[in-house]
Amino acid sequence: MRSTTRTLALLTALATTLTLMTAPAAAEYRHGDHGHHHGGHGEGHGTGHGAAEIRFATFNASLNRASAGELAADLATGTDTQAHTVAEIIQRVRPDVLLLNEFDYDARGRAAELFQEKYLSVPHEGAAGIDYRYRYTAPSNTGIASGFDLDNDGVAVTEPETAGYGDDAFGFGAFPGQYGMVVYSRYPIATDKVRTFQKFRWADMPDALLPTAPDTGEPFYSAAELARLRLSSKSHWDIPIRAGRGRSVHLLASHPTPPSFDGPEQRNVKRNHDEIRFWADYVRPWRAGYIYDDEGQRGGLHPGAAFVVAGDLNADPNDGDGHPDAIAQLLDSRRVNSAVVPTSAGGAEAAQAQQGANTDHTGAPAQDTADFADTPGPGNLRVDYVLPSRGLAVRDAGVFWPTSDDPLSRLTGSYPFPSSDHRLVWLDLHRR
Ligand SMILES: [Ca+2]
Ligand SMILES: [Ca+2]
Ligand SMILES: [Ca+2]
Ligand SMILES: [Ca+2]
Repeated sequence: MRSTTRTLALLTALATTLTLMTAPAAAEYRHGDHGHHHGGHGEGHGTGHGAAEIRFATFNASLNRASAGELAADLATGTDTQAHTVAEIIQRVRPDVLLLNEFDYDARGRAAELFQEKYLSVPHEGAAGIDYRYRYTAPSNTGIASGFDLDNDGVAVTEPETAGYGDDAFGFGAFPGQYGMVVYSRYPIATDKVRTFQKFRWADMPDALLPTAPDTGEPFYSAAELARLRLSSKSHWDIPIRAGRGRSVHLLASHPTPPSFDGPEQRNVKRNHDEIRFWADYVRPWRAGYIYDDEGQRGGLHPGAAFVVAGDLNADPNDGDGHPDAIAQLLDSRRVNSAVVPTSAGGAEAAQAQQGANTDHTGAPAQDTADFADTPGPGNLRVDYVLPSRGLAVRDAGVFWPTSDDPLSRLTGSYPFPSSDHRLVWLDLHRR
């Protein structure tokens, strides 16, 4: 009897401790939860989720501008129409953790701060403001001069915002930080444990698909270029989010180069493949030994760690111009749970209405995440992903692409787009 009592007391104490441990995250979740359950808007809209779920999203928001400082200046006005439209999409879906691609980076994080203050926090048309307490951004390889003639057009351009500069930069961009990335989160970010791979050299990946000239077989890049050339066209980030009950989920963020704008050597097709391969290797410890981060720490993700690969990966599993195996490296990985594919009715409708290259696609149009040119192609593609690790249970998923009879289709629209040529993709995971 006495023993049973003691056991019960211990269990009660343990339960209390566990409750206390989870309480701050739960309270914080509810704190940011107002406006969550605003009713259904149809398939793929993100119609709110409970406290047992965490919503991850990726959105290529096309918040890039032609010159350095321009995005921050636009956002500072508080009246940038595109930014308001992007913000309303985010408010409709209400992700807990959100990666934005194509968001110009500035060293002070001014644009990211202004987007929160003057757009995300402001209600739109009945959509409540959304306040992310945590934010992460870091430098991007886009628009950083390499000093080399990387596109082999005969000139090494080093003056930002001049013709040919972007093609000779470490990643395509007219100025440092153009097309950068930013993460917004309602859950704490373990900033001191973030790993970045901005400077990892492409040639340091074993069996990298380094391009060669098809006619001569000569390497496209010189030895001197390969010694400096970075793999990541923007950056690759491993961001631990304290989202679970005591355990982190690692957001693996990137934006691989489009597999286009290159020549017969297919340098961008191959780079896109290897930028995606980086994550496929990173989540398999026995294949990640070659990886080093910007602090010089070697190796991949800790075995068994939960992760979510997110971003515009510029690779469709069936269609488009990319390497046929590029996205399969993740979709077919034993470490990745790719069973639930986000869809929208708007994507299916758009492919039917727009025809052109879409009629030749073998991928399901409801899975498309970007509305690209159709005649000539590539047509609408599935290029934006939220891919959880195996073992994370998916509760719901969608692509924010309303059909034309939905009032919210004003947010996505048709070319020229009021927000972006990409659509927000979201996934609800069971909180562990
Ligand atoms: Ca050049
Ligand atoms: Ca060269
Ligand atoms: Ca299209
Ligand atoms: Ca398609």
